[in-house]
Amino acid sequence: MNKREFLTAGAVLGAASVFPMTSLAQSKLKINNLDKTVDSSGKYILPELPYAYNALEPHIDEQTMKLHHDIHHAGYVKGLNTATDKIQEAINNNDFAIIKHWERELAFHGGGHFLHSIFWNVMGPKQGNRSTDLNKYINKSFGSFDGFVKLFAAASGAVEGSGWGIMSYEPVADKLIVMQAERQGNLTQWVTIPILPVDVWEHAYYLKYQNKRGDYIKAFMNVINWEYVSEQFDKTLALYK
Ligand code: MN3
Repeated sequence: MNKREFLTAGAVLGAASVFPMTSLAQSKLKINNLDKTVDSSGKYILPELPYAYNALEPHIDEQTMKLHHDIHHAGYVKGLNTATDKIQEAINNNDFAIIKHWERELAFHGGGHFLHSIFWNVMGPKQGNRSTDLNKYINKSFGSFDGFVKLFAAASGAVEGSGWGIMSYEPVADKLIVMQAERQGNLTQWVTIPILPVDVWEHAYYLKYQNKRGDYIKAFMNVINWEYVSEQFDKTLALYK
């Protein structure tokens, strides 16, 4: 570890010990009330519905809301906490034999927990008006509100099997997009922000490493620019300030 790496690691560890990540994140995740989805110890919790079970009648019935929130969503919270514990156990025991299973569980239940938490909030007994900015972005991204409605309905209706239709902000082209998420998001949790991706498609390593993906991942770990990653991480944290 060189001096820069030491300082970076120290800064991260120092910050973590003074402000545990969970409470740091919790204080900032006000968007969609996501601060209500985790407690101060970092354990995920079921947020209360922001209205009564029957508040969306007759469009969405009381019985469906009860089952959906109290049984299905609660199940994702439980599954996410279990996956989180099991992954910690794997680290503690240095035993990653079934890590694929727990990573799938982490994504499936995490996707379920976060998407449902957002889903409850985007519905309500009152509809209100769209803001000037939202209208502007809908027009810029989909041509018109009607264009958005048609795309959103078509894409959501065409999800293969179980899943979601999601309108998201895409910050690179600064626009809104609609995407499908099969199941709860196919191995992602949707609220996460990429910090350190590694491409494990064969085209990324096959010429040099052939079928030895593990060797390529070890090599990748040697070329990470931690200074850059740290800067991007700091910027990401600042998004929630
Ligand atoms: Mn559901």
